Amino acid sequence: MHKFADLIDQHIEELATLDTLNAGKLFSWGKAVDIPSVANTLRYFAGAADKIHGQVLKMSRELHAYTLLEPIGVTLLEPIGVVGHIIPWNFPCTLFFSKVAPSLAAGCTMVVKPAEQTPLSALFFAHLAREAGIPDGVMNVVVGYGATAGAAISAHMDVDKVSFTGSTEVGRKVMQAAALSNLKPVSLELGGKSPVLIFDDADVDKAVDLALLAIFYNKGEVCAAGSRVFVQEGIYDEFVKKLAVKAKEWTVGDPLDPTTRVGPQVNKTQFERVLSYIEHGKREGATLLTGGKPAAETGFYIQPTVFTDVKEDMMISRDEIFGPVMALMKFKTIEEGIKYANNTKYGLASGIVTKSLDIANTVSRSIKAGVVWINCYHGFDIDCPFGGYKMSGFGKDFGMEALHKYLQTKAVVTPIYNSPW
Ligand code: TXE
Repeated sequence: MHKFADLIDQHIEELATLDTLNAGKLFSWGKAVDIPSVANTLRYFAGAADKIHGQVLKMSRELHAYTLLEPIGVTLLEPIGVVGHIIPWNFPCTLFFSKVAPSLAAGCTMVVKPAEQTPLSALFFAHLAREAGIPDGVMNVVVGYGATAGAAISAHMDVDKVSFTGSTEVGRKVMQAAALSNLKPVSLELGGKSPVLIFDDADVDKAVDLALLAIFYNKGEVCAAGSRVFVQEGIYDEFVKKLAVKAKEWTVGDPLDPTTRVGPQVNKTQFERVLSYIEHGKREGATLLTGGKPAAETGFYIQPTVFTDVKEDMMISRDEIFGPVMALMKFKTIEEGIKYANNTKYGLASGIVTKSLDIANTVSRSIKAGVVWINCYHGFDIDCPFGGYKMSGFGKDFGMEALHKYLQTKAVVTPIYNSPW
């Protein structure tokens, strides 16, 4: 795994270029962030591989018992088995290794299916895995469409677990196929409609920058995107004024150009889908503050878009748009802010901007989401478990929790004395 990570480090530019060509992701961010971080994900889980162990249990009777989790060694091998990983197109490298690295460390073999839109970096990883000495048959990359290759993985009787990241709709299908085949355990990392709550005591300039990053990072194609922004009434007008100016700093263009901050949507389907949500927003009576149109005559470029006067029941405030579209709303009290934030079927991520420890503590305990970022956004780290509540799915990627998805827990029990049981 360390050798695999070193090989990735030696090919950062090629890998970042493949994702730019396939997905329209910014080359500069791929080179600086995405690709170096996947090498570190491999190193993190490589380091964890020989530190996994079970526990000695405190039994209520005269029994000695312990759990076995160890993935290494012939007699103690307890990986979950063959894992199917189904990957989406928005972070082809990061999400590949958020699944592959912990399952390799757990001693599993695996079939990885990248999204049909973005197979190139995954194929390159298969090539590097062989060069790193990962034995043939351990990490298998199979390209194909969801309805065929993806569905075959989730329904297969010899696949022992599926780890899926993608839409809530397909997550439901994966779970259904697992239930109807061999009842394999499933973990799902699905969509989101994450709230950002900005309180009256916030530094308005910093809050504006944070809110823009929350939604426009990776052209809004982020499951954790902060797509619903709630601003407390005391700073609302100033916030909106500054946001309108600063949104223009998010320049749209060629993702290979280092000055570009927003690249094109991944494909025509997503481009049209995002534009149709923008049309819905206009029809439903929200006010277009900035953007709202394609940003170029050709290509799938969309202007960074902000709607104000959004109501909770509007489609742009309920559905995951998965594009650079912010829905901005106003709130009065802390309680009202919490109520708005939780008024969604999703629960993946959230953000709070405040200088008050009281507010930060109260709100972070009240929001139903897998992560609460306080005075920051997209604060991802290898060590930090990531995964949702509610219809954003279940099971964590990253952190030590991710490893446990790929291990069996076996209890071993023996009498302490030569007792009759
Ligand atoms: O995702 P799909 P799509 C959301 C986002 C986006 C929407 C549609 O809102 O606009 O989903 O994107 C595989 N059995 N997210 O249609 O279809 C597919 O081949 C098994 C959020 O591209 O869910 C791909 O590998 N697998 C998300 C993967 O599922 C199937 C990231 C994801 O594709 C399958 C992507 C099936 N029947 C989209 N059908 C996030 N959580 O980050 C498809 N697949």
